Amino acid sequence: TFDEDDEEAGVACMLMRGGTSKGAYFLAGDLPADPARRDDLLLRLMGSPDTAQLDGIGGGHPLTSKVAVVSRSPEPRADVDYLFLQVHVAEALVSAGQTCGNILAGVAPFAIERGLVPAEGDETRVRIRILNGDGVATAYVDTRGGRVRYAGGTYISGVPFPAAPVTLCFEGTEGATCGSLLPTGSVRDEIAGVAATCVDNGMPVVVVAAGALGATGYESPTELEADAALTARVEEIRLRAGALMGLGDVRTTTVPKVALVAAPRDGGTISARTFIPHRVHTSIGVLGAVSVATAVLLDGSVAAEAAGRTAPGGPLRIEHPTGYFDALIEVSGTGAGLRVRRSGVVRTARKLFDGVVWPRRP
Ligand code: NQM
Repeated sequence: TFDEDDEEAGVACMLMRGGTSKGAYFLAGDLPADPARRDDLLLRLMGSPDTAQLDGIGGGHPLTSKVAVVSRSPEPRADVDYLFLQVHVAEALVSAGQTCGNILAGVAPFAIERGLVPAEGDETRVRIRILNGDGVATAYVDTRGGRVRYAGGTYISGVPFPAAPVTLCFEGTEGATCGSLLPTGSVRDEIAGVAATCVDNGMPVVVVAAGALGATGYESPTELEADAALTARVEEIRLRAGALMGLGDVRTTTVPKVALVAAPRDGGTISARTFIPHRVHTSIGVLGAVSVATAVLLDGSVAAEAAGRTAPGGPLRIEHPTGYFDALIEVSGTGAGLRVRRSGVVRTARKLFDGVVWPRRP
């Protein structure tokens, strides 16, 4: 059991950038097994509740207040298990209600670094079971010379520097949280007076046309967050959609996200601004993007309407506040009968710091 002496000795932790997020990575065995005690410890390590997270290692924004808990998987279909925890910044709350595909990009490198998975050849495959829902992600990591290589030439929008690519392939993410790809049973619903498409291909997302809320869909996150009338409308839609999607009362949960979509402006498939759910994403979440891209493929959806014509087979490019995100979605069927075979994205990750972190005393 994890006691006061363990807290005094500190907790082994690796800080990593995963995609466009930053988080603290732990081996499950280095944290208390009891979820309530674990979450209490994580709040004190990250510096929550405090908007600045000054007394901890959190970065004061949902995208930099994240935790990955990793262990060997007991299941033959996976090498490791990954539990994502969102440590709320200003509230004493830790949520396991969603996963994070950006932090996921650091899981395979972390698992290799910690010896859970051996580096094999130039590229190591790590199969990761996502404990926050269903689904397994397969990550491919550069391991030339027998160790994780972080340096490389791949740029992803939202990260100013290039790094080695981490390719992520998802299977079984359809309905990962809500139980089905179309959690309300339809491709299109009317929610709080606007047309919405509710979809879950790894992340529950409510897709609404920005224009239906008086926005253009090309605003910056700061502009959207400053619009009190708009953010209140988005939250009203989100709360009603959450209930319709079978998620119950979503006032304190981080899902569903709300994506305001508009026609693409830079040759992409669609433009999106995502409420995650109260701050606006500076780019877009990985599975959030995969879900929006999947919505584009649903005939009659709000996303399909905003996107216009899409070339079949190729990657779907989502334009976001700091660039674009490409998602490859393999499907069969159409409309409400659409089935997802698998999805693929490219991310990068980087080890920033490895050491011991001390929690604030309770
Ligand atoms: O959708 C932010 C992020 C995410 C989640 C959020 C994510 C995903 O960009 O898979 O990565 O939507 O809360 O890190």
